Amino acid sequence: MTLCYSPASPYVRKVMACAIARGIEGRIEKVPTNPHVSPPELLALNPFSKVPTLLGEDGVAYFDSPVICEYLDTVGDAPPLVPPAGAARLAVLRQQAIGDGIMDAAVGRRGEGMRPKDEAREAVMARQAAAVARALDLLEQEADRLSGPLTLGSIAVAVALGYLDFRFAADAWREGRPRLATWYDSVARHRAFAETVPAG
Ligand SMILES: N[C@@H](CCC(=O)N[C@@H](CS)C(=O)NCC(=O)O)C(=O)O
Repeated sequence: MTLCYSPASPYVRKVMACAIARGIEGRIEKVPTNPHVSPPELLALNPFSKVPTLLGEDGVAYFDSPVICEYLDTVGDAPPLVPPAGAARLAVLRQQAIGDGIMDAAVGRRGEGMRPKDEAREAVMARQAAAVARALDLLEQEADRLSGPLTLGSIAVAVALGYLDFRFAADAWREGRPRLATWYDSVARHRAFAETVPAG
């Protein structure tokens, strides 16, 4: 498998964390890719020019990260990170949506923050910050659901929290969220996260 890869992307980290959690990371060749310049090699696989994009062992190009992670569940023999059906599957996908939603808002806020300041942009960034704060409060309420073996949901949440530490450390998301902080500080020691710390 070939993964179009960027070391700072939380979505790429999520994919690599899933691969490590299932012990199949050795089957992935990482190709450093800058999606913002729309390189032809990436466009040949993904018309949206985004990372992560994974060329699977079946020859299919997979994107976005939720689809790539579901595909990775079909590779190898380790137990899947997403239950096959029913309430258990929905719970994991819902948790993934919370993690991905935090990433979407935080990545968007960072992108806005790198452009020239104006009032409309400040309002968008404030809205994104508020969305993240509300999602963190929800996770604090539901922190007991994060414990146990890793799933695609708990991986997405852990990666989202890691991205906040990476890009928005001054926001101090742990304050007032002790249960979420305790869970994160323990799960972050897992190889899936310790070996994928973001850079750049
Ligand atoms: N929903 C996508 C988001 C992927 C994404 O936005 N990746 C960013 C890097 S963090 C990207 O490739 N941006 C390039 C662009 O938007 O042009 C996923 O889950 O994979």
